[in-house]
Amino acid sequence: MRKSTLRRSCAALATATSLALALTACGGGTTKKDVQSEGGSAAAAGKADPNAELKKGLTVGFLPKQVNNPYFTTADKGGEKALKELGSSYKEVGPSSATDTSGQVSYVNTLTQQQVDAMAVSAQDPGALCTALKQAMKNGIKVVTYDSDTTPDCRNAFVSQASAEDLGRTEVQLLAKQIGYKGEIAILSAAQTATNQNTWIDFMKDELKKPEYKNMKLVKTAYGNDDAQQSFQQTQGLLQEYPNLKGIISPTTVGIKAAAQYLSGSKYKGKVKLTGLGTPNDMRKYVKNGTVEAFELWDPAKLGELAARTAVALSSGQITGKEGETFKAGAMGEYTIGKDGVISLGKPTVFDAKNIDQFNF
Ligand code: RAM
Repeated sequence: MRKSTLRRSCAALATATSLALALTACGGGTTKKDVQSEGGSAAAAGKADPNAELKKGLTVGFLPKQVNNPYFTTADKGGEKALKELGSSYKEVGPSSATDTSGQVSYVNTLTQQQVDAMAVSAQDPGALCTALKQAMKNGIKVVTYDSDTTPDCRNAFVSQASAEDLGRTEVQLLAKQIGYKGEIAILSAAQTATNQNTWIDFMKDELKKPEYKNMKLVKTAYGNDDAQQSFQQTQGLLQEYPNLKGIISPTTVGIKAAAQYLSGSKYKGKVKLTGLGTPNDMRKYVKNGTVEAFELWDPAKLGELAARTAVALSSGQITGKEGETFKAGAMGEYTIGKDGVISLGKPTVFDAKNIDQFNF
């Protein structure tokens, strides 16, 4: 059965029976060729044709961790813009909470049922999503993770914001400078299951093992679940529990903003240092009022754009997700797929009082 015919009959089946059953049935009937695992990632067995024409009229579904998060709004708009330019369609679905894991799984199943050509997913919890993503790939859908990855066998490629190692280490370096390499520090993270934050935190811990940080001590990692109120309360809790705290690293745009808000209205303003990953528009006020010295981020719109362009290149057969393949991402230039199907956007930017007004996102 040709893939298009198969997908049409799968949709009919999905409306006639329960979605889970339909997806299982459809998955079983598809050729395994599309999803054979090679070199760790779910790269297709077929050969990439770098000269293949980019297909038009595709539909790419974006599924962020959380839809009402300004970071994802900017990222997904970047994806939408690129798809429009490429003559394809964009749609966005997703939960409103960054801990609604089962909600994210349902959205993957919905996109599969709707027969999108590709989906770009930021994983809340890689373990929970894997089965649904594999099912999508079995149905011929290309799966790109962006921002937060799954394991390589559950997607065709991962569009990474920057090297995870660079991000983890530089956040420790930024904070160390601000506190004079001395004192207790804490981390305020997003959800406990988030792959991106957890990878960065592992590199932070590794960086802290170096001799120059011997007088710094990580006392706690708290989780604000990318919820403004919970992140605010967790910051308050950290300072109650550790009154000698000298600094906080928050590797989440929601967390760093809430922590800055708490510190800026407290006696700790300017005394307890705060750094991490934030957007210039969220953080401008706190840099200008002396709560925050410096923090970093990549351009989320470019991340979304690269995810969209990767999805279209996969759907067009220009790439399969294998290490060493290259493709042109429009005005963003040429990208090469790295180990385990990872495509890295580039280096993050550090923002401080001197440069923050040059950025608007
Ligand atoms: C939040 C999310 C996202 C992360 C950024 C830095 O918006 O947790 O996954 O990449 O922060």
